Amino acid sequence: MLTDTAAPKHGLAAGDAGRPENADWTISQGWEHYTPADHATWKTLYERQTKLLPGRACDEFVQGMRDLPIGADEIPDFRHLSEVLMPRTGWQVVAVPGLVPDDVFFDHLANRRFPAGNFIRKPHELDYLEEPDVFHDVFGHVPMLMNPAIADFIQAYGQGGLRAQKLGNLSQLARVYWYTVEFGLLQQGDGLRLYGSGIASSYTESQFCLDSPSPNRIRFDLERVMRTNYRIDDFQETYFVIRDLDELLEFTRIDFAPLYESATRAPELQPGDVLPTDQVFSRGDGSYHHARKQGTAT
Ligand code: HBI
Ligand code: FE
Repeated sequence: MLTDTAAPKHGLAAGDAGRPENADWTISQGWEHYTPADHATWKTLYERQTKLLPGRACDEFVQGMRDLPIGADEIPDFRHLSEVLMPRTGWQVVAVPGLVPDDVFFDHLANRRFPAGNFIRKPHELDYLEEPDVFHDVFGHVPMLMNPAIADFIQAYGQGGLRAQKLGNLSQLARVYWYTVEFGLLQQGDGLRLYGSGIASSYTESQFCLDSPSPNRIRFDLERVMRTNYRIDDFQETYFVIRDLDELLEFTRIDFAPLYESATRAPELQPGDVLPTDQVFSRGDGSYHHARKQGTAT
């Protein structure tokens, strides 16, 4: 194969080889099997990210991190995380080999089990990840699960995901998850902070999303977000801003069905689109993605 130098595949991406025996795709974390090099990779990621997050991550993220047994020296043991998380918000962390099928993912979330990849990225791919690994899942997601509003929202996403699959509206619901749980910003103090796990765990994007003149930062609107495509292969062109985490709780109480209907009737939006009806915090100049298209970005 020509792709031998590429990163090894895990979970769903590995085909039949990645499918574990358990129907729910859970495996043992195998904590004892991490090598000193694995723990060293964790430490590198942890230390550079921890320096970046003060003033960028929201207070709830910082507090969650402080209260959890997550430190620089070793990859956390999921059992120890669950011991702290469970009495707080009723969540636990379970190990999976990587991406799992949508219905399996939703079923875990609906039952307050967060499926975390047990593998860690290799040193030559610190900044680019095709699949969620233990650093993304634990450093990025678990601190936010200490917050009751996010805890309820992600469970509701699991329940809604199972329904949306039957209704055929999964792509619209997945956009809501993407632009909140993974790449969301919120208002805090006199500025914007990040709470999305995809940006909280990314060295480059945690800076880009707040500091760069390139992306748009637009007030979150549920139906608008349901219509908006996203990029999985690069920084986002637009970030959506919620008022505070409790705003997410409001979304657990409303019926999405009518929104799916109007979002389906309205035209689909591209990631960089800005509408006259948008409440814009900052209008991006698009310089980053423009340069990428010209092939001049570094
Ligand atoms: N599996 N382990 C894992 N992590 C995810 O974030 C994930 C997944 N499977 C499906 C999935 N996400 C998304 O495609 C759904 O949110 C739609
Ligand atoms: Fe994630």
